[in-house]
Amino acid sequence: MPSGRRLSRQQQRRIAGRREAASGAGLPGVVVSHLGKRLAVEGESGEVALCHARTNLPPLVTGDRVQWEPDARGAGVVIDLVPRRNAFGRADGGGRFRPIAANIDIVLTMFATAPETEMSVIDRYLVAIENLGLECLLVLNKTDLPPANPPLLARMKEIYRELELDLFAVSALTGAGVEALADRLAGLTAMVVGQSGVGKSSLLNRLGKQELAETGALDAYQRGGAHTTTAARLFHLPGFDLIDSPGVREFSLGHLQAEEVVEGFVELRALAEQCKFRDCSHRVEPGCAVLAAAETGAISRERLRSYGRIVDSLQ
Ligand SMILES: Nc1nc2c(ncn2[C@@H]2O[C@H](COP(=O)(O)OP(=O)(O)O)[C@@H](O)[C@H]2O)c(=O)[nH]1
Ligand SMILES: [Mg+2]
Ligand SMILES: [Zn+2]
Repeated sequence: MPSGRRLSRQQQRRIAGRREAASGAGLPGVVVSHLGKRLAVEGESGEVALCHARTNLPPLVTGDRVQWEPDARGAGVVIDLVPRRNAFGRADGGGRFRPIAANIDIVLTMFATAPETEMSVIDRYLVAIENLGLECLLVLNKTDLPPANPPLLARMKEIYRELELDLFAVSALTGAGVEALADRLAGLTAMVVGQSGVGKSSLLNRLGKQELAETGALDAYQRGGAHTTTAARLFHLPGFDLIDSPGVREFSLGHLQAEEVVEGFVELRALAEQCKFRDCSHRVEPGCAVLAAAETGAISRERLRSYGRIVDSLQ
């Protein structure tokens, strides 16, 4: 090598760093949660740093892939968002779509044997999932308890089986059925949704075989801040990733139109196209193919009622 100037490793690193900054690059990371305005970003080696996001970025959510730059104090800045594959979310009070988590493979819609769950609560989630074209499965938790309403539960199982939805019956308490569910999720990023109290966090802990909320990388940034997070959180479990979603009082579909709700009811979709009136509400109209199908029992009345409730809730 000629006797030219040789750069020290440190100088090389500094120059490389400047080049990265100039090209808008950075380190790849994933948002695993957020606390207030700060994002918990996990780097490739599993370290978690609390970051602020550049102000030109849209609001980021758990599951977002990002480019970020760590600073010297174990924090950092998110400089770019990798385009999302998808984002699961709900409507806010103003009817605007609010993403909860991004880049999801499958959504677990959870309900419990007790207290009883109204079908339209589950169907709301199913509509949101269908509209995003995401894979879905149902998880019935608390099978260690007697059902609060046995006929309703039996009927719901029958209806969803007819719709060819996979249903996993589990108990987060005893662990029954949990192994089979974990096998089904191998290699995927799953998100669990459902009413507060159905056992989402308990299932997560059971799947993780430990009290996740109190261990691992998450602990570091949880202890760091006084905030208790209400955001979705991503956990790495043996064989797959799981996003635990926060309890929302009502999972609103206010960002959707009635026609989009129909699209979310797989058995109504094709029927609705055969109705006499284009703007058929499928309630009272003559020549309604949906009402006719409910009459003959080709579709379930319960699902049709559920559809009506959801549409009513859109205002
Ligand atoms: N009997 C029984 N109780 C459960 C089961 N899973 C969760 N729970 C209880 O249900 C309550 C709510 O659980 P949690 O995981 O916080 O629900 P989340 O709000 O959906 O996250 C807690 O008191 C749990 O102990 C279960 O499989 N069986
Ligand atoms: Mg919870
Ligand atoms: Zn109709």
